[in-house]
Amino acid sequence: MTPTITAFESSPDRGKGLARDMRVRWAFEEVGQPYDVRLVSFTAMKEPTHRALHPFGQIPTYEEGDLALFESGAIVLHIAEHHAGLLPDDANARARAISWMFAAVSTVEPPIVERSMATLFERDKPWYGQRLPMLEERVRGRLGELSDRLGGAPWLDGAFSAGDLMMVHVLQRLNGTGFLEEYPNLAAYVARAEARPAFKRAFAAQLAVFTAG
Ligand SMILES: N[C@@H](CCC(=O)N[C@@H](CS)C(=O)NCC(=O)O)C(=O)O
Repeated sequence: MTPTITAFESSPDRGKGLARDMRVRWAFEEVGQPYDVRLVSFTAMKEPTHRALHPFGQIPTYEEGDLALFESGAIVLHIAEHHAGLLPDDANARARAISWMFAAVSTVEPPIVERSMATLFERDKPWYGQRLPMLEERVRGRLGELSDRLGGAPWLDGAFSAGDLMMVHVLQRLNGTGFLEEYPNLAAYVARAEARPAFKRAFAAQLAVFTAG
């Protein structure tokens, strides 16, 4: 059965690949699993039908037969566990790759999202000028630690894995901000991932939603 995921009918980023369905599309492309996409509007996302799939009224979701999932990390993990190509066979290496998936969403993503939300929604607030440098330092703190761990390696732990996929998608939110360029090995890491054919196919598919018609 072909799984169906949900994505924005109209994404605020206009197809720059920042919406979290991109992670799921990329995972499908890496493992060679075809998928269907159902586009949802902001209104529909908050209605009971969609909330039955996603309690927080967000995208992406995943449906396959009796199974409905939400949370991009859980969906990517599900895909990686059911198809070869995104998790190592060795049990310990597999567990480490999953650690990187969690690190991406629970340790690296929060400060990046917090800063980006502040730049979008708090510019006119009296605290913005004081708060922004603090948020930027938090981002730099995490990037510095990640950069130190990555060193000169191509990927975080051996071969490319779901951990790299999640981490790169989190880091892409910094594209265009100049932060990644402060850490040349992280900029090269993101560029290396973006050169993967599976990434390019997924990016083109999500972009097509905004360029079609
Ligand atoms: N932790 C969730 C976050 C999901 C999320 O923030 N989705 C965004 C799109 S990338 C969304 O639906 N935003 C609309 C809203 O929250 O109303 C995940 O990784 O799936």
